Amino acid sequence: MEMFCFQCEQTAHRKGCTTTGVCGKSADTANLQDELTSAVIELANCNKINDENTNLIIEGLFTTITNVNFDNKSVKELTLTIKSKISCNSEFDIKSVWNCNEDIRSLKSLILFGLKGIAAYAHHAANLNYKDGEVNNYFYEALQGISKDLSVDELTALVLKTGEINLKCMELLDRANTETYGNPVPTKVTTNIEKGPFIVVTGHDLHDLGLLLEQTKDKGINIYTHGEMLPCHAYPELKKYSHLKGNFGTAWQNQQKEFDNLPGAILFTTNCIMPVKDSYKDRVFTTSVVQYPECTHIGEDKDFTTVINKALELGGYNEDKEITGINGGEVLTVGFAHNTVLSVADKVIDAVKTGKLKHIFLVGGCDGAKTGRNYYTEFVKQTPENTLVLTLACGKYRFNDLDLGDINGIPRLLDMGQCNDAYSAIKVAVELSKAFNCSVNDLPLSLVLSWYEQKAVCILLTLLYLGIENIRLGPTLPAFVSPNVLNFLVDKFKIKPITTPENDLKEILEQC
Ligand code: SF4
Ligand code: SF3
Repeated sequence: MEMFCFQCEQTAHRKGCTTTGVCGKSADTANLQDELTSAVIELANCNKINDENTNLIIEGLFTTITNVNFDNKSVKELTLTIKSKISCNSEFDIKSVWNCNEDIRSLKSLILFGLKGIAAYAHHAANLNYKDGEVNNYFYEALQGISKDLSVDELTALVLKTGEINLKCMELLDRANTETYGNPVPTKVTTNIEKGPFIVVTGHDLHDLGLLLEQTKDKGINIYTHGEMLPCHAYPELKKYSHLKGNFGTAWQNQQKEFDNLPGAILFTTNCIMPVKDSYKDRVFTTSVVQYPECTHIGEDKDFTTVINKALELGGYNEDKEITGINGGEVLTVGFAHNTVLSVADKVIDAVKTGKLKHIFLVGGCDGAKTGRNYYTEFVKQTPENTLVLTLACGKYRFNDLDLGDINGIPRLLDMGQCNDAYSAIKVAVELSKAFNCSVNDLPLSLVLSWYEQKAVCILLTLLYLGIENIRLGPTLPAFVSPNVLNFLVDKFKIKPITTPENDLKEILEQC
């Protein structure tokens, strides 16, 4: 069976997966996801804007993000539900986009993949009862745009509007998270595991973690975060649970090794789930949009009893277990979102003015399996002592156990949170630019980003919408960016691929 998918960084031959997905997605799942995407576009074309339709659009788009749903049955069911609601005759097949002229295909892909990322963030915010009319309305406008015969200029405007709307959506999610769980505070997190039953929670959904913590209270079970859940230790209303003990493992691409025969239960709340090996299939649970064949799915009632029982049955380790991060460190410090960083803005400004702080790097984004991603570890290790490194998303596991020391009492490595907390980085950059009375592009700040899936696409579009220049992107450029679209991005935004840590650092610091 044939398929076509080129939405993520690990796509085959940097062109597209055509027989099976490098991510493990089979051709039939890929084709079912195309049908789901087509149905979502038909719904947006036909139906009026209301909560029911918007929820279906958001769920449909989120379901097709890389490493979210490998379960044909649930993808089919969602497609059928959406099709049953479509109120006019509007046949659309997303495959027609894959067959377009390469520039149109490229621009429509940027819109669609960016929209998937926005859908994920809107989904998390909605779980905490935060919604935004402008964000919701844009799903319809952008999906209609994808099905229309628009010009390159019209599509380019939509690409940048996707970035603008994602900024609003990340702001919404930031508000949802901080108003519900408090502003993150600096917190040290251990990488070690205590003996006894435990549950590992991974993904991005704070609401699911909050519910699990409440249901496991006083049950003799410890909870460990994994992947993008790590920043949750910094939220006062989550860190108050004494059985939220630490963080297990590193980024998503190491899960098959790290979960092998793990004596604990594992709950996936969002991406990234990889093909589940038999050695731990019986202890993997999914919820929300994540589904994997043969793994127990926790439905909308969010009753985690089966997860709790599995953790008790497995019993955990007999003795406390020492586990380190990639570089041998045992402590990860989190909690440097905008509120904390801006509370020491005076110190940062003073350090810049007195020359103690020469440059700020934002080294953030997705992790992945490619060996070239070691660039990010080396880059951070080589940053001079008079520089700060801001980080976010799961790519940070390559260096977040390093102790880089501090400048004026400010740690040199500042973990701002999950990928959506790019909002924090933007907020800090904007405030610094006001303090220095210059544009963000004139700040001593450089962005060195890594991407893998579609949330990274919407974040990149936000940075472009804001006019941020000289972004370094790796480990490779997206396959769906055509040569002409790339030329446009290079001309207008001076976007560039990463080279070597030595070269890039030299080039950045020479420009200061
Ligand atoms: Fe290939 Fe990535 Fe699509 Fe998976 S999500 S099929 S790896 S392009
Ligand atoms: Fe990572 Fe999957 Fe993108 Fe939220 S967990 S950043 S890759």
